[in-house]
Amino acid sequence: MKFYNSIGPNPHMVRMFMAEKGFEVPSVKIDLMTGENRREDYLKVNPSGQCPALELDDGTVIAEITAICEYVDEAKKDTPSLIGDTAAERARTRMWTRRIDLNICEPAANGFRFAEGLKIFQNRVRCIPQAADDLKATARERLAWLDGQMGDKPFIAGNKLTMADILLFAFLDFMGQVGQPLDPACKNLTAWFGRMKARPSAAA
Ligand SMILES: N[C@@H](CCC(=O)N[C@@H](CS)C(=O)NCC(=O)O)C(=O)O
Repeated sequence: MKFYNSIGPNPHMVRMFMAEKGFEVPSVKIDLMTGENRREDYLKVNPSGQCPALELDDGTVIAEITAICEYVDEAKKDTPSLIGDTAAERARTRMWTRRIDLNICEPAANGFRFAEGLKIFQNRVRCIPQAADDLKATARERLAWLDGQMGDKPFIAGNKLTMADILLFAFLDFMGQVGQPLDPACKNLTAWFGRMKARPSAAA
């Protein structure tokens, strides 16, 4: 098995998930800054040209971070599931994960790609610089909504740590370093972020 790793919030999310599960795998570092991920050798591994990817022993490659985490969760059953133990728990985790992915991570990441990251991304993907501010504002609005939904729950989906927490944490951690800090007015999420940051897996 081999983990194709790199800088950035997507690989960080999977590394943190793996650390929580105690899932160990050899990794190889792909250099995103020089565009190694967009060249032929890596495209043979993951035709979408992005990191991370997990290559299984039989040669199957799994890309897309939530799909990799679902695989890891099922492959390592001797530690608590981070997806859920019942159909309803799994559905709740996937519901929150999808809300966070589509409404927060994707607009925030594109806001970054189309502004601070423009020099890196302009020759790789279609960039819409004039959309950057609105995309960032969309992510902020959805975070304010999520803060209200969070209330005093310990975790996004309720009482247990799930994939939804790890996804949001990895992205907020990155966005805080590239000009999209979490608004301190989001008091519930700010407290939750502090608790997540203190977990040893956050440094994975
Ligand atoms: N939808 C993908 C997103 C992966 C992604 O955007 N990865 C970033 C690193 S955080 C990347 O490879 N960026 C370099 C590029 O797109 O050229 C997933 O879920 O894995």
